[in-house]
Amino acid sequence: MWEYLLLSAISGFAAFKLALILYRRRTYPEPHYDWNHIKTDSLSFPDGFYWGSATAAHQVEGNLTNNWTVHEERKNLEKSGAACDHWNRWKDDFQMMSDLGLNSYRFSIEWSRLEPEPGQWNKKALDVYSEMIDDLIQRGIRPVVTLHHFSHPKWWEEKGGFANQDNLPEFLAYCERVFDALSDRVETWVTINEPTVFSAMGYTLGMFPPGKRSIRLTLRVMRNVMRGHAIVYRSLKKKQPGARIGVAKNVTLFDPRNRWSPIDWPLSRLLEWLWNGAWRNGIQKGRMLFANIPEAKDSLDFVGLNYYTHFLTGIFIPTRGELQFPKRKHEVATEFGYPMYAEGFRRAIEFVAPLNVPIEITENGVADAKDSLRPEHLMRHLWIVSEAINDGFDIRSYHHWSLMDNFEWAEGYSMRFGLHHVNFETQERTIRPSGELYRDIIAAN
Ligand code: IFM
Repeated sequence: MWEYLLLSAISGFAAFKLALILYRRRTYPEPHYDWNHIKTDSLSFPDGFYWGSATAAHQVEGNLTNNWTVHEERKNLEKSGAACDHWNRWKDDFQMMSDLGLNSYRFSIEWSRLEPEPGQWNKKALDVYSEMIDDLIQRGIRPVVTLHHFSHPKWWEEKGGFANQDNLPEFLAYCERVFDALSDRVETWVTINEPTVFSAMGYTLGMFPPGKRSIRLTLRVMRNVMRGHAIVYRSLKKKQPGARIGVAKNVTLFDPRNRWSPIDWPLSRLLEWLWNGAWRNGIQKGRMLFANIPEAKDSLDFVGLNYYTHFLTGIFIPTRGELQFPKRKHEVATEFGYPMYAEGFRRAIEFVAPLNVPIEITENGVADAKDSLRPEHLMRHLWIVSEAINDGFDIRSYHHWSLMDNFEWAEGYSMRFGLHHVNFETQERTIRPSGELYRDIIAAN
């Protein structure tokens, strides 16, 4: 009798588990393509598509003093120092973009250059950005300006930065000032780069400034970053209703490391909600992480999508020291450690599509010093974009990260993302084969 009961219990449990797995597979599939049978060079892009590359001020300009340089000192990290000396070499770097045939360039403005002390405004530095914009336009390259890409003045960080809601008016004042000076020529603006990366890396994992580790603080910063974006959006739109203003959202996908595990799956859903879902909710509903932020509702004219990888989630995720990235057996690990998973790019596009605004790919690329993976990485990801456009997604641009090797934050100069190799001793730039490939694709499309 008890054998019969045991058998029924086991088969009941197995049936329940199978049903659960089938349900999850249907609801949250994790597709993997057989890339050997996909012709990734069969691409088609519409007229008017923007081909671009992206950089950020702290990563390329050189010789800055801001929250990041403080963090580099404090944590004894590799120093950003002269970076790519782009502040002095921007004309040559723009020529490299012309040589690639680019018609769009995403870059960021360094607040700490413009306002090194509260209220002290550096007009000369703003003039340099203004000259850059004139030069880009003359070259037929659309400037896409990011107002905050991870770095801000030391004095603002000392006051708590985004951790303190009272600081947001200063952020707004800086953005307005830049907008007033440049919006006669710049149409497309990104308020904040990768809000969740900024919040989680700085306040949960402690790898970005201010190096804190507090979930409570992370949630507060996430909300304030959303508030910051929203007030800037509202104010700039009032000044110029025709401006196109968005956010660059890093959509990392979270998949259960073990799809049979009753723990990995809910954990992956929770992390994906915190990383992506909560943010999208903020924009769609004006409510984020249990707070009402009504001004955030519909505060996008386009959504910037930064896509790199998926993260396989299990209970043993180390949150101290080096981040570790599990991968599926057949996946190739990139130099950063995380897997190349181009299939996820399509999922990321589908994730932002319900926002019902045009999509700009504001970043996509790979760390690969020897350029052995980048050509294939580029082809696969461009194929995904091309397919998505053909399937009706409104994607307007692709910006490769990055134009050239640069300072990769906590990883210093060890991670090379460039279409151009940079010799940091001599500042010599050399195009990589993937750069030539990108140039040829642009020419053909
Ligand atoms: O270098 C970074 C960039 O600043 C933000 N998005 C990801 C890139 C590569 O890690």
